Amino acid sequence: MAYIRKNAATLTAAEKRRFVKALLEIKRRGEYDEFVRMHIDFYVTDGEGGLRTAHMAPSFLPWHRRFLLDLERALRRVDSSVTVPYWDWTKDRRAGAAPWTADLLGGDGRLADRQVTTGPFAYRTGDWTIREGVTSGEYLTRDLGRSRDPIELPTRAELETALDDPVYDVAPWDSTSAKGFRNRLEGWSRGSGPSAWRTHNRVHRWVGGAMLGGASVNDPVFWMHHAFIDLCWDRWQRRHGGPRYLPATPPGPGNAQHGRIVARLEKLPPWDVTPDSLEDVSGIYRYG
Ligand code: CU1
Ligand code: CU1
Repeated sequence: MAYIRKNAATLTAAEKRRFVKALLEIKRRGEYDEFVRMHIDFYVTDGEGGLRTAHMAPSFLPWHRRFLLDLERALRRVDSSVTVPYWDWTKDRRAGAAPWTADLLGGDGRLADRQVTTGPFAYRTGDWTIREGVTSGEYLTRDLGRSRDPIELPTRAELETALDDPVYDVAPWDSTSAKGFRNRLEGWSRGSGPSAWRTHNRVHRWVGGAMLGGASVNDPVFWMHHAFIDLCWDRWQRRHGGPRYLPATPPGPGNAQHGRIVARLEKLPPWDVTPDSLEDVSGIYRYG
């Protein structure tokens, strides 16, 4: 039976407690930091050479889907009632709203050093010391809304610009793809102003602190954000009648993206699975 991933804003007090407790337990065991390290290791940009699987590539969605499933399995080994909640940032748009409460993720970072001082992931609890990072700070940081140069979370209408695109992805299959659901949702549009794509990337920027860059997994909101991105993929498939992952076949030897992206039936490192096998997860979980 498929389990349900719930909206973080609708969790009961007991559900929040169990989710937090399971996270703290895998952190204590060292498992959590392995997820952080893996995300850092797979943070390859399209300016670098080599295979890109997690970002700036068609497999952005299946890579994070499998990454979330692995985290969720680790949590469910601790407590089988736990699933990853999603944060619908089109609805919960304020720093005081879900999931930024003391009984879930805690709130904003303090002014002086952006250190998170409230909730279960505050440094002084001793339960959430940052060990795998791209900077040397040991404490979790946030700058909700980017105080020095304020920005808004993406709106429903902005998200719709991605959900409306009926094509999964287009050449050149990277951060410069000018259309396609994947890059519209990942959000690497150039420039600013009303035509800019305000979606996944903008949410990382809005949270700020640890959520900027390769070590973003250090903030547990990473999983709630990506659960919502994963939900969007699911909704997009339904809206357009089940369109498929692209490219269906690998770019040929003369193509600049040859050997740099994963096609539908190719292996998606570091796992022994294909994007094709991750397109339908209805037998594992669904969104409530
Ligand atoms: Cu990522
Ligand atoms: Cu992300």
